[in-house]
Amino acid sequence: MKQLILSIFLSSLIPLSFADDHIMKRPNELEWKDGPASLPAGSKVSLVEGDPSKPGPFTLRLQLPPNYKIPPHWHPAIEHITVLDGEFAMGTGEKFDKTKATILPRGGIAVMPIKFKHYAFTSDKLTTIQLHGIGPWDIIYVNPSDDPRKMK
Ligand SMILES: [Cu+2]
Repeated sequence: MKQLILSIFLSSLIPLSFADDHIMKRPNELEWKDGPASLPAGSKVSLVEGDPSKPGPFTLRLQLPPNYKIPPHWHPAIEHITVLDGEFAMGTGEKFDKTKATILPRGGIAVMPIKFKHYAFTSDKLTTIQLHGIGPWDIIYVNPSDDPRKMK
């Protein structure tokens, strides 16, 4: 009985977003839609795994147009970026400065700690990145007026 109660308790702790089945997809099987309202207009998103708004692991892909800019911001969870295509540039700190960024080509990676301030932009290439982490996920802009959610 004790065992049963414990296992019921533990199963209630497993987030709903936790994958209970395997995922295998070819690139052309990914579903793309308009990117989240928290990002500047023009992005596309494909959710691979989980739900970033809930506790638990998530993986998503973002397709970003050329010359796209994400102003300085931070996240409440560790950000893991893998560049799949194009060029994604990232800089650290709370001031957007193209000259101080690192250009990450295809295969480049970045890991940003919790609350670590950074910014990003694409070059003149259409760029695809993969973002994974442990939710709940959010993006908090250093300058609140940069938040597209607050511009509506
Ligand atoms: Cu970020």
